[in-house]
Amino acid sequence: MATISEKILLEHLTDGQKLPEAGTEISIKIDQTLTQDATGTMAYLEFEALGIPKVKTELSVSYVDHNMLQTDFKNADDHDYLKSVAAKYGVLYSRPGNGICHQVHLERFAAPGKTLLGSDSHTPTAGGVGSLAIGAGGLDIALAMGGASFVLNMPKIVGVKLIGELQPWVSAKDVILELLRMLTVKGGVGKIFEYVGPGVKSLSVPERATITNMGAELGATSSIFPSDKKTLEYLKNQGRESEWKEMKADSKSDFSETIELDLSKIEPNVAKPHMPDQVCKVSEIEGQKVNQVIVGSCTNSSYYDLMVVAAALKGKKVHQDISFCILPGSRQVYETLARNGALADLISSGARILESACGPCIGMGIAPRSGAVTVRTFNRNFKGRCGTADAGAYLVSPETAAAIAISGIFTDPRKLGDAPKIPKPKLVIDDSMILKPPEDGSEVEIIRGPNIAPLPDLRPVEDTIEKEVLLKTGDNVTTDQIMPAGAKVLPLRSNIPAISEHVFISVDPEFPKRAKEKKGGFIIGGENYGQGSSREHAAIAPLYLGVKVVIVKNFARIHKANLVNWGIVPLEFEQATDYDKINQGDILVIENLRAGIKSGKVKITNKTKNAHFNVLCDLGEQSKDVLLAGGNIMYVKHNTSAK
Ligand code: MIC
Ligand code: SF4
Repeated sequence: MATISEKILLEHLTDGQKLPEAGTEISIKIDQTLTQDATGTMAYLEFEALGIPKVKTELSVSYVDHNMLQTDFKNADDHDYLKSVAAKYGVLYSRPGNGICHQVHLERFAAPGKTLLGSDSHTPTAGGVGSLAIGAGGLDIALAMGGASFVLNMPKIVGVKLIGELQPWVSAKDVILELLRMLTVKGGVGKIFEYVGPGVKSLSVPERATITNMGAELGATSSIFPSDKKTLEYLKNQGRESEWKEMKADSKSDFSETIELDLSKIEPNVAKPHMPDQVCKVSEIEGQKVNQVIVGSCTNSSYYDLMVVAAALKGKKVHQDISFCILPGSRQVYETLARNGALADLISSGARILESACGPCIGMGIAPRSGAVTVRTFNRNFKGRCGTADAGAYLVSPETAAAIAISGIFTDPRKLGDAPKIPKPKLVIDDSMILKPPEDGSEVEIIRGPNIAPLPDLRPVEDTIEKEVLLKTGDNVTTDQIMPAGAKVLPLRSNIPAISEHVFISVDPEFPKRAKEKKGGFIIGGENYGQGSSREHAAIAPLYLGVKVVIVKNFARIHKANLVNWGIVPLEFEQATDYDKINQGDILVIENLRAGIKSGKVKITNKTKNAHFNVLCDLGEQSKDVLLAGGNIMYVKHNTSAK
């Protein structure tokens, strides 16, 4: 008897025959990988460093969707590098304009029962078709492309039992916002959310994918739906029915916990600034003025999402005080809407139509005015992420976004009258923007523009460290705070020395300067440190500035793995109250760090306060070895030369 997640994990296990207790390290085979351009350049530089002639996965796809503003040569340089490196190593290349990685992968490649590892935290979107999809740092993707197993802690499998059906004008976004309200942004750490129950069959695959996509905001390792008739119908529409197989949990499945959600009781929800779990009902803030509304992102930009918006706006005009933008999730969605006339309805309403990309979701343009209320169908509303430091971003469903675009104020979409009937899609299937690599790529020359800088120096973990606390943060620090994105910083993703000048600047503008002056030091943090994105730059850039140890109450999964991958020591307070005994500027001393990492317990002396405390190094054996070697590149090199 097993859950879907257990069945897939078991089938992909590369060491042992049985799944261990939750929390124990496991290694799994990865069938598919995906990268996007903002994390992809590093991932492919790392893959090159491995010296493997061709990827060993069943399928690897390189998407370009984040860095598309092209205000100078940098983004375009990266695109050409990615295109050439994909051709050389046997990777499919989804050209700029073809769409957002998660949306395109769901449409064209994701399949039930497969494992997918992606260098983006929203990779679990593919869980909408019953794929076990996990977000990770670029180096993990590079290693998986090279045929290595992916190491993770065995998650707890939580069953989310859906009963009832959604009311008109209420949609999948409201469901996941409801879960975020209940469980918060740390509620899913160390867990896979598996959806079960009679309510599942009422949700289409794109709706399921909205829910699995935003499982990332719960901090979950992944989220997954069964593969059923709805999945078959979706894959048929994509001309991929041969990839369907049924996947369901056995009837007496043993979930470690079960949450029940009655879909019929869910109302339109909204996440208020500045965290995705600050959720209330739209009706509670009705009437408040809004300045900007955007529909798009990997969460809500499917055919259905945009059709519902087009139907709501048909024959109406966008409110004169609202700047209303739409980003179709993929070229498939874009062209389908263009051909069926819905795009014309949107244009006629006054919507600004942008290309298929992440765009404003990651602050690449369309920043709202100062102090704005910006309403988005996206998944993250961290402070400053939209590009305007003092704006407040709200997350809603496409239905609510449409209602606000018309009225100019927060409006419950149920006031729009009868819900539109969305016709079954006649999708345009055309993969001509996905370039296939040649059979033999060995002659392909890699194009490297000046934006591509080499990786920083890596060293094994030192045994004694005496350094200053460079920064002390609170709880729920996001990787957007550690390593901001946006139009100014994102183009520097291939250049670690340049991007390191931006580490923590929204928290403390002096941080990069101080870190360099002090020749590195410690970072102290609270709970759920490093939540949010998969960007390994949040580890590599601090490493470049000399950060060697991060001590927190607890970490978010992907960031902790990224620290290990780059040889930064992740430590957790044994007693959470010891956090209070450290101030920024204190000098901390660690001796016998290497032995401490191995044993799992490290002693720290706060020289400034003359205090001692213990911290834990909670890692599996393989991760400890990787860390001690100075990260995964050093570990792989060492093991290869030892062989
Ligand atoms: C995000 O939504 O924060 C991103 C940008 O897609 C990141 C990846 C990155 O930082 O490049 C993510 O979610 O992992
Ligand atoms: Fe792109 Fe936004 Fe999705 Fe990240 S969350 S992949 S930036 S659309």
